[in-house]
Amino acid sequence: MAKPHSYKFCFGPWNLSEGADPYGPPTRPVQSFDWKLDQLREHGFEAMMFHDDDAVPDIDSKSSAQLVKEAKSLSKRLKDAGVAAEMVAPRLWFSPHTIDGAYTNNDPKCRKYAIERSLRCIDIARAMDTDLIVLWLAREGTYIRESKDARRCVDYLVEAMDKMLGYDKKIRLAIEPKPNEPMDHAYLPTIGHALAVAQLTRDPKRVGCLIESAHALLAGLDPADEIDFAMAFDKLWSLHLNDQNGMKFDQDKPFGSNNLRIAFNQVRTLERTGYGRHGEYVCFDVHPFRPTQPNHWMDHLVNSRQTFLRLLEKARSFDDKQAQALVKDRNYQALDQLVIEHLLGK
Ligand code: GLO
Ligand code: MG
Repeated sequence: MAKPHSYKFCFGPWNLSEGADPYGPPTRPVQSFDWKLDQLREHGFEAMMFHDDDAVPDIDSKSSAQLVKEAKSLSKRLKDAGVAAEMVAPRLWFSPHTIDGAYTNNDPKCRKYAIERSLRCIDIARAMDTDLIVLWLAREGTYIRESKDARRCVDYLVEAMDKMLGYDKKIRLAIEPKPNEPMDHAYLPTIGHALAVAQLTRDPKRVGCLIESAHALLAGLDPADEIDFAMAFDKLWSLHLNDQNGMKFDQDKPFGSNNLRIAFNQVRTLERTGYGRHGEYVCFDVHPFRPTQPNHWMDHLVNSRQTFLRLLEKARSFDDKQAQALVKDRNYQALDQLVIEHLLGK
């Protein structure tokens, strides 16, 4: 059996959010990026994930040369702090040009903006020494079915990805599927959709995926099965662990907060399939509960990592031999209880 390896952990500046939601203002004071980086480092996380404008604010008003200069200076600060940049993601859902979608907007000028912005994101990623571009396709979908041509939108998505792959021969694209929110229906709702579209691009080997636990749950799927599916293609290049209480709004709860068994099965499958052995990070896309006070600002991240590590012990100490014997005997009742007793600490 391969030697157990240690995992590397990561989060993004947006995961230290201030508590605003559609129904109310922030509940914690705004903090600077430097403060967030210090928190990440002090709490022993190894890397940070970035939106392009987390790395370089006001992208659309700056020249390419300026973007690269600022990204390089950030990269130096990260290196001095001993923190890696895990990925950069184009934030394609804030601009007036992306009100009705980015790559799949009905207006060619808006689609052009989205592609241009993605190429700038690649410039930033390059300057920050990461080859990973994450595509969370926030507004690629519809509010009402008749507003877009879904068949044509597949071509638009492929066209945009092809432009990115052609622009830089080294970058890899990781699609982060989510079935809904902010849209009613998104065009790439699951890992199956993401990996199928990857096959249509000019370089399928460089198009993979990122699984977020909550997004899989919102699609009515088990995140562990999504992980196994992606690993069967060697295409799981990043991971947003969190939790979700049913099919509601995207809750981004701490990992394991809602369902420990679902969390256990994710850790178990990551262990079994060797996730992280090529340098992939375990990222937590979690938010503090809105009532959280500023002195507990990091707790949801530290707790998520703690839960992950506790579940890792559980995955490693699970009696696989006994489980296999029960499977052979088709005694799933006993297998069910074996898991429950193990999680309860017996
Ligand atoms: C929202 C997504 C979002 C992305 C992030 C990186 O539901 O999970 O947080 O992960 O923008 O692309
Ligand atoms: Mg996410």
